[in-house]
Amino acid sequence: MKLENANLFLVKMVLKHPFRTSFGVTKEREILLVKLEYEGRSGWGECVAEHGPWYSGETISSCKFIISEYIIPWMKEEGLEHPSDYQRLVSNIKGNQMAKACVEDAVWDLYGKLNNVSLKNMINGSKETIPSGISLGIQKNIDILLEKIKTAVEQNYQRIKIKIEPGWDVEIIKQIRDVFPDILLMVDANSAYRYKDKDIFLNLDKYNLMMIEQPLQYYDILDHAKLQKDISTPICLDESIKSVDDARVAIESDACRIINVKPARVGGITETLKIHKLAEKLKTPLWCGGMLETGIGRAKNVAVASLSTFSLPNDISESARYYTDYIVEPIFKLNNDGTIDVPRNSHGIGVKINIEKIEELASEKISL
Ligand code: OSB
Ligand code: MG
Repeated sequence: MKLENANLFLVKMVLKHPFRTSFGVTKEREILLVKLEYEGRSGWGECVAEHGPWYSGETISSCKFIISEYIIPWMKEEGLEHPSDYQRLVSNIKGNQMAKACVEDAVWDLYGKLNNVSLKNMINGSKETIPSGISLGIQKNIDILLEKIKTAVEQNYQRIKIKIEPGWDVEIIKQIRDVFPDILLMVDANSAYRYKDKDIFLNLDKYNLMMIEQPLQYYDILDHAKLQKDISTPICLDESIKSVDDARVAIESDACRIINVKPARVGGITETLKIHKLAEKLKTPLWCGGMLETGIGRAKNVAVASLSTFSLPNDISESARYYTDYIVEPIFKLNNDGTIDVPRNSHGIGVKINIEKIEELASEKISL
C-alpha cells in the first residue's frame, strides 16, 4: 500500500479531573490525531506527546513537524507491503519515537481494515480480556486520595498506582496501608528523586508494594541498578525505556525487574513486539502504560496488552474515567472482574471513529 492522503487533527479534550504528577498538572489534553487513507479505507493513530516537553523531550509541535516534513512525504513516495516495513522507512530519523509511533499505529490500523483482521490477531495477542489498573494523581490531601482508592477498589480495578513526589511519599503510603493492607499497590515517581534519596526507598520497601516505577532520572541506568541492589521491591522503568536496546541494557544490568511499555514511547508497535520477544526470553514481566489517551490510543494499547508477556495489570482504565467526550465507539468499559475486553471480531484497532465529534473538537486540521 502506498499512501494517498493524510490528515492531521488537533483536538482538545477536557479531563474529568485534573491529573497531577511530579512533573506537572494536566487539566485538558491537546491531542494530535493522524488519519491515513488508501483505497477508500482509513487508518487512525493518536500522538501521545503533550504540549510541552515535560514527560519526554517530544511535544505536539515537534511531532507535527517530523510527521508533516518527513514521514508523510516519504510514505507518499514509497509503498509498504506490511506495517512491519514502516520501521525501515523511518530509520533515518533519530529519536522522535512518539512522532514515529502515531503514524505507525495508523498504518497497522489501515492494514487491518484493508485485510479484515484485528490488531490483536495481527500481533498474535493471546488474551481475550486484559487486567486493568488505575493511576491516581497527587491530591490536595490524603482523605481525598483515600476516597479515590476506595472508589477504585469498589470498581474492582486490579491494582492501584499512586503518583509520588518528595513530601508525598512514605507517609502517604503508610496511611494507605493502614486502611487498605492487602490491595495490590504500587507507586510512580516520574523521576522525582536522585540516588541520594535512597532512604525514602528503603522506607517504601516496608509496605509490600508491587513495584516502584521510575524513581530516578530517565538517563540514569547506573543509579537505578544501585538502588535495585538496596531494596527488594522491584523497580519498574517507564521514561528510561525508549527502545528494545534500552530494555535489554536495563534488564541485564538489573536496573529494573519490570517494564512499563508504552508503545508510543518506544517508537511503535513493531518495537513493542521486539520488547515482547526479549521479555519472553529473559522472563521479564511487562505491562502497558498510558498517557491519558483517547479511545484511539486506548484501543491500540488494549490490543498490545493482550500479548502474553504483558502479565501485570495495565494503566488502561475504562474510558469514562478520563473524559466526558468520546471520539470512538464502543467505549472501553470495566468488567466486574476488573478486566477490559480486547476487540477481536472487528478490523484494525477495533473501534469506530466518530469523525463528526473529531471535527467538532478540532482546533486545527491539516491536509498533507
Ligand atoms: O508516568 O505513567 C505515567 C500519564 C501521563 C504521563 C505519564 C504517566 C501517566 C499515567 C496515567 O500514569 C496512565 C493512564 O493513562 O491512565
Ligand atoms: Mg510512569
